[in-house]
Amino acid sequence: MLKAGIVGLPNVGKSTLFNAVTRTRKAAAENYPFCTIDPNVGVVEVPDSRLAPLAKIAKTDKIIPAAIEFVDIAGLVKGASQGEGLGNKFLSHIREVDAIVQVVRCFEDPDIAHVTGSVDPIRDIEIVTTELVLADLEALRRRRDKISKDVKSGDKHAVAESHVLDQIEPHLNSGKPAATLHFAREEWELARNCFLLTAKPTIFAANVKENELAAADTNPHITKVREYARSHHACDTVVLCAQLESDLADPTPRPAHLLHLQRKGSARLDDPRRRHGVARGGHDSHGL
Ligand SMILES: Nc1nc2c(ncn2[C@@H]2O[C@H](COP(=O)(O)OP(=O)(O)OP(=O)(O)O)[C@@H](O)[C@H]2O)c(=O)[nH]1
Ligand SMILES: [Mg+2]
Repeated sequence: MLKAGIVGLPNVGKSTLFNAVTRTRKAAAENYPFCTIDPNVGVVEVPDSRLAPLAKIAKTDKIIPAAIEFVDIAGLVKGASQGEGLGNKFLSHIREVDAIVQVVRCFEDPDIAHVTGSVDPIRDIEIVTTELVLADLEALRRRRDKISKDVKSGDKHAVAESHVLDQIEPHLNSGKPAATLHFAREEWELARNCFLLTAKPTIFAANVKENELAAADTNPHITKVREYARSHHACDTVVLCAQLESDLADPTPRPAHLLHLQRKGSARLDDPRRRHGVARGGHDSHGL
């Protein structure tokens, strides 16, 4: 099963999003950094409109949609690759996933603490990317150490791998994620043993205020995130309000809570497309 990791700075709404996509209250989502320490795990079915017509053709009632396992990972801070915050622990959890959903705070809210003091999504993406790139450089160094003997002895595979590492290193050193390298399939295969974090397919989740959802295309933060994601990471951005999605997906709504949602005009409560947006995005980011 495809495994997607939800990453980002502390307190940006990762656990809130996790609760929304998994329709649970499994993850504690509180207003303080490093609320999440151990990862939360949940499985979500991926909606696919192709399945029903296919089932008809195949004359079967049994439809088993693809599923994604979401992992809500601890927040990362500057210096994580050197062990700051939850540092290496956090990075090892990312290493295990196949795809990354990077949550970027785009909402202003004086009541919700921001670890870097202000809403600046591009700076935040760069902090996260820098840590992942630094961790990858370290992984590269370790891999080089491991294969150095074989390279010296002229082992064909090790020499080819070393040549690929030679191309990855300057790319990472210039701050770029490995995913933007134009490698052939065989080159990626040779890079596999480095388990590069920045080579994983990624989508950005721009977390906005609910009243900004409708005007998302004119929100300067979002425009910037979209452009940056495309130009620097070659990947897509989904716009959402994690808090609203989580409220709508609450499996045990309280009466007062329901009233609140009604006031928000939550006709969308039953609309599975909302909840599945990220699942679909995570799946698509993997080219499925
Ligand atoms: N206004 C607003 N608040 C939000 C939104 N998403 C999350 N929050 C609030 O932000 C706080 C942090 O949310 P979490 O989901 O715990 O954040 P996190 O990224 O998992 O944080 P760590 O686990 O500490 O890294 C909580 O108080 C949430 O209610 C949002 O879309 N809008
Ligand atoms: Mg959390």
